[in-house]
Amino acid sequence: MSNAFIALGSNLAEREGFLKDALTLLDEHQHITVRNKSSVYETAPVGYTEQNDFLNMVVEVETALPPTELLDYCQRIELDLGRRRIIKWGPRTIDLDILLYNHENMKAERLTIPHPYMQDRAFVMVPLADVAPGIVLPHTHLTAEETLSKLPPDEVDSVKLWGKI
Ligand code: A4P
Ligand code: MG
Repeated sequence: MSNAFIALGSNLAEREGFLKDALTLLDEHQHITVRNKSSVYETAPVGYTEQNDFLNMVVEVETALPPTELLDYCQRIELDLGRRRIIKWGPRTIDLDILLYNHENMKAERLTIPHPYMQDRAFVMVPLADVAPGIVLPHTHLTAEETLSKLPPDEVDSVKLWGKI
């Protein structure tokens, strides 16, 4: 069994519903079990900023799937939930990014783990530090909590606790 962390984000229409549906679909897979869920945070858009605020969260899963098959399934969930990618970094119904897979570093055409920008993004690091403060990022050798403490305070403050699902 492998251990992975997946970041979820949604900023269109029924954001809460898309997060819930994605969690249900993840857990429905025979070889994926959702073990832990962070709180949900409301976050200002990063990158392309002319869009709605996101709801973001991170989940810890146990899985028998190898990384590329986990990615395939995450992408199937994105398609199932009707994501239309029109603008890079733009609005989406639901986005699932694999942050960490065991303690592995890998770089393939379709998949880079750890997710290359995770340590720079408060909307990822706040929920990750919520669900697993002591987890070590295998590319920086810092824990989630240490990584978060290095981010600009105004960016961290823009990640607002929204609730639980
Ligand atoms: N890919 C490579 N590595 C991974 C990985 N570890 N996990 C490839 C998932 N996918 C990975 O991703 C493009 C390709 O990345 C995939 O086909 C996969 O083979 P995508 O999700 O289809 O495209 P994208 O999301 O539009 O681009 P990208 O670069 O992944 O953007 P991000 O990093 O997902 O950022 N602001 C806030 N507040 N909250 C957000 O959630 N999200 C984004 C999107 C921008 N701003 C945001 C948020
Ligand atoms: Mg993505």
